Parts: sequence; C-alpha cells; structure tokens
Amino acid sequence: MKIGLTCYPTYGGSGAVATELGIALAARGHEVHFISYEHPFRLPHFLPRVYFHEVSIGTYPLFEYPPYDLALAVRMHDVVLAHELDLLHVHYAIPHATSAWIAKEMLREQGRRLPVVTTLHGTDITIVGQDQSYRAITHFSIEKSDRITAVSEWLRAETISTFACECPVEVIPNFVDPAVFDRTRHGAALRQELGGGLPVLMHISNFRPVKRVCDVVRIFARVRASRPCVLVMVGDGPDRHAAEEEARRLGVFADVRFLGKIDSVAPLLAAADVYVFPSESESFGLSALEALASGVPVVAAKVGGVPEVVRDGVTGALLPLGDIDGMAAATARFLEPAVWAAASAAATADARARFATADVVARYEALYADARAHVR
Ligand code: GMT
Repeated sequence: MKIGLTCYPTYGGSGAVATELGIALAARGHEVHFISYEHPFRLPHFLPRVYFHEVSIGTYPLFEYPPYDLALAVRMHDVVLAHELDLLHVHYAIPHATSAWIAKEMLREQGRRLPVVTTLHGTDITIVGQDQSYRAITHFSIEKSDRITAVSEWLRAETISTFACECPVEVIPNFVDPAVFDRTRHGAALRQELGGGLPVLMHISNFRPVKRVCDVVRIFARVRASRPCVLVMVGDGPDRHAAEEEARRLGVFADVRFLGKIDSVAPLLAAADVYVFPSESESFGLSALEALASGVPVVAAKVGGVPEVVRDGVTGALLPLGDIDGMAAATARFLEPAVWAAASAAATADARARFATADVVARYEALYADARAHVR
C-alpha cells in the first residue's frame, strides 16, 4: 500500500508515534510518504520505501498569518497524484484532518476517491478542540474522516462526549518497539555516567505546563532528602526555567541534570531506575510506555489514559494529581532492590504483551484496508 502520513515534526508524542508507525509500515513492505513542514524529529534520514515531502508555505506581504493548512492541503493533493497514494493518515486533528479533507475534495473533483484516516492524540480534543476558535472545525474534520482512531479508551470517551460524535471512534493504542527500548541492549555504562553509581530518576517531556515539571523536581527533592539519588530531566520547553529555579530553591540543583532535547531516548531510559510522570492530563503517555518497555517502573498521576498504560502496584504507582508526598513515597519504594526488580520485570513483560509494534501496526493495516473498501 502507498500511504501518506502527516504529523507535527517537532518533539512530542504524536509526531513520535506517526514516525514510528511510518517506519514500521515501510519495514512491512509499504511505501510511506511523510508530508509536513519539517523532517519529523524521529525520522532517520534514509530508510528504504520512506520519503519526505516538505510543505513550502508561500508568503505574500498581505499574509500576516501565512495559511499553512492550505499549503499542506495542496502538498497532500500533489503527492497523492504524483505517487498514486492509496490513503492519507493524519495525526493530530488540527489542522491536519482539515487539510486532508480539502485534499480529498480536490481529488474528488478529479474523479479520485481518497480515504482519510485521522488519529486523535489528546490535546487536539481536550484543549485545541475545545477552544471556540477551533471547536466547530475540529468536529467537522473528524466527522469527515473515513476512519477515526483514538490512542486510548479515555480519549475515545472524551471525543464522543465533547462533540456528541455520531461516528465510530476506534481505539488503537500507541506502541513501542521492544528491540529499541530494551534494557539489556544498552549497557550499564550510561547509568554510571549519569548517576555516578546512585539511583537515577528520570523525566522526559516538552516541559509544557501540563507536564508539571516543577512537581518532578519537588518529588525528587523529597526522595533525595532520605537517600542519595540523581534526577535526569530530558527535553525543553516553557517551564524549564521554572524547574531549574525550583531545583535551586529546594537546594537540589547539583543533583539534577537538565540534558535538553535528545531525539533518541532509548539509551537514556535504559539507564533509569524510576520514571516520574506527574502530568495534569495525558491521553496516553507515550514516554511512560517507553519507560516501562525499558524496564523502568513509572510513578504517575492517575489522570486520563495513564491507567490504561501503567498498572498500579504492578508496573508502577498511580497517585492523585499533585500528591507530591505520595509520589515521592512510591518512588522511594521502587528504589528498594527487590521491589524494583519485580516491577521492572513486570513493566517490560506488560509493555511487550500489550503494546508491541507488530500487533498494533497490524491493526492499522486492517483499518486501512477497511477504509479503502468503504471510502466515502
Ligand atoms: O502533549 C501534547 O501537547 C500533544 C501530543 C503530542 O504531540 O505530544 O501528546 C499527546 O499525544 C501523545 C501520543 O499519542 C500521548 O502520549 C500524550 O499523552 C498526549 N498528550 C496529552 O494528552 C497531554
């Protein structure tokens, strides 16, 4: 099959999932065409059967806001024709599902019927989709998609209740490649490098307010008060400065390593002991899944789709949102060797059993076949 994939190319879960999906589809013999304004951050520069088409946004002095969504629609239309694509799969509703609908209608005029699959990732429904500026177009674009998927049961329910959707929303969860996120593949050297022999707590995100990175620092400070350990913060974003300030204020700055953005996080996760994930809202929590696959127990706030990923008391611990003391106590518990060993083994096994790439990608393939058979 020839598939067009559109996602945000920047650091974040939806772009990571779309890129990993494209790579997996190409490995299974499909031809994959990424269409976006930049090369997706997780996409290596060459892979067989993988192509990248950059959207160039024409400017004109009149345009205070150049219309990216239209330029994207035109690029989608052109790539579909030039490469005879069978289907477009867009990740994150706004503006990708809208652009895909425009491309679909342009192609219809030329007697070509193109199925569009939209995968909802979270904030496209919970934040952007509920902003009055985008609400109606989000609803419209979802309804116009041939197939809609959501990454968790929680997000499916949110979508249906937010828009009173008539259309079916299928849950296809995010996935993880056990060959990449593999503790045994990456040596212990990096753990030694990062922690100097001390336990390593880790957090990876885009440091947006929803991630509550200051809570990560507070949890660490509580754990650090009772035993030596280090915190590794991976990523960057609006709250980085606040997190650094909080670490200084709490007197733990010397034990916190702010690494900035790193594209390839598998070796880092393999060097971690506990993953700290106190987000205010998460439709899924891809980084938590990648931690689990790497044998790292996850301590998280019990929000959104996180309970569908982390098994409380088995592969991690789920605490009420903002319960810093509870999350610190759970983190400290996982640093006890016997508790850690059991949770780590359970985390790897559960991630592989429920979220392996091959199983999830096969579900997308079946969905594509169905969308092509029943294209509107
Ligand atoms: O977090 C965002 O602002 C958007 C989005 C992204 O592109 O990273 O994240 C969402 O999609 C991820 C991949 O499906 C999920 O793992 C994240 O939980 C979800 N973020 C939120 O729901 C806040």
